[in-house]
Amino acid sequence: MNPLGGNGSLPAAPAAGGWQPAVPAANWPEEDRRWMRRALALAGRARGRTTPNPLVGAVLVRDDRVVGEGFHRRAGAPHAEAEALRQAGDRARGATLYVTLEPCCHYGRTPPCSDALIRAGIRRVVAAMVDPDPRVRGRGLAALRAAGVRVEVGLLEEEARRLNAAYLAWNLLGRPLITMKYAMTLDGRIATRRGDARWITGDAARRFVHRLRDRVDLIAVGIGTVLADDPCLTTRLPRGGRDPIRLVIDSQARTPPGARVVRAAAASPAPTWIAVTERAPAHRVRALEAAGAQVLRVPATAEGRVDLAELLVELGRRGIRHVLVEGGAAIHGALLAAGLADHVLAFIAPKLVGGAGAPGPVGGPGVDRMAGALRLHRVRLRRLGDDWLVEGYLRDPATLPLDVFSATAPGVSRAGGP
Ligand code: AOF
Ligand code: ZN
Repeated sequence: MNPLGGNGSLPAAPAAGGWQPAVPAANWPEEDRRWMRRALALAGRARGRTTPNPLVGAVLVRDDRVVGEGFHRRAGAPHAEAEALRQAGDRARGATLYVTLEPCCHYGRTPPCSDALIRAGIRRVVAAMVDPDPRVRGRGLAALRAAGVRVEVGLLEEEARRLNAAYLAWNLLGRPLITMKYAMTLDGRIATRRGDARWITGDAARRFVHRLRDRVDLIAVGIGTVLADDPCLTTRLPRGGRDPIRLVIDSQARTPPGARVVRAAAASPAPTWIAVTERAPAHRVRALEAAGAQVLRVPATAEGRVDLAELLVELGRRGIRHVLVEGGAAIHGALLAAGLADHVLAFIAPKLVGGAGAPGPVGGPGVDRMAGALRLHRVRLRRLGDDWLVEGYLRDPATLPLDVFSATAPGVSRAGGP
């Protein structure tokens, strides 16, 4: 029995088990940790800019001095290792590379980093994690090892995995990472009984959401939210920011062509997509396309709704790695019922609005018994102005198992710590 959807069984979220650090960070020398922290900080500078590629930082160290460093700035740009090698020039010979992701060994948009590192005479490579990309998965490390480079992996792996949780989700789950976000009053309402929702939270919480939008690839909402609130779904930060793609999940193409989310496409560098089923009336689809939206036709469920699992796979094919779902209650209920929500951000304002008919953040039939409630893991609480943010995971893609050492990388051991 699916506790929220009423049929099927809820895919279990692996709470315990899954990936665990093999080498505790404390077992590595402080110098190694310091350089890897620097590589992680470099990688993080391109947050939200590298999709569909990972965030990667690299630091080349010789005689306790940085001789080159770099990070991957955007898809198609040089890899982090290539940037660091370019900066180091001849000083790379004999150096140690600290890199947040296993160096690649394949020809993609750029040539293999493993070859470039071997040619440059790098003596030791310390990687935070194996690359889950099926073209790599331990082969980059194996190539280095075969060429006589000393290879270690697993330093600050947890931090590296967290940084690339969306990239892990795509490579290991075959769909983007899903963050479900909502704002509610202390009595669990996302609007008053008359539908008024502006604003529930204060400035600090709303700014947080805009910083989040700046980093995700796509914001999705249901058609109910478009009809009720007419949101823009753009990123509005004091110093600009990047708009993610806007997506309306709208089986019957009921989005008004004049809706703000459609009109936003004229001014925003990011497009507006409308996901409809084959049964959406053709004239409404044409009107939306004429207004500048791109319509995605997605298979329908038995009830005639957009099949969310199919939609997410299609989004992944289009290069989307992190999706922020900003409501409404129906979409949240459907995602939970399908076991598709990974990460929850719940903003709580210390306000009471009451009203038996005022809506809550998660729709659908819900569970019958408290024992069937979905439980969040890794829960964190933070204060944003007068509001609170509760964050947690239903499934944490950063802990998905990825054990490649026996199969693909003979000679490279996970326990690299000296
Ligand atoms: C990056 N940046 O710094 C590293 C990556 O599209 P391409 O040809 O750039 O290849 C992307 C793949 O390269 C990616 O999936 C990952 O396996 C590998 N490493 N990618 O974008 C980097 N080191
Ligand atoms: Zn590479």
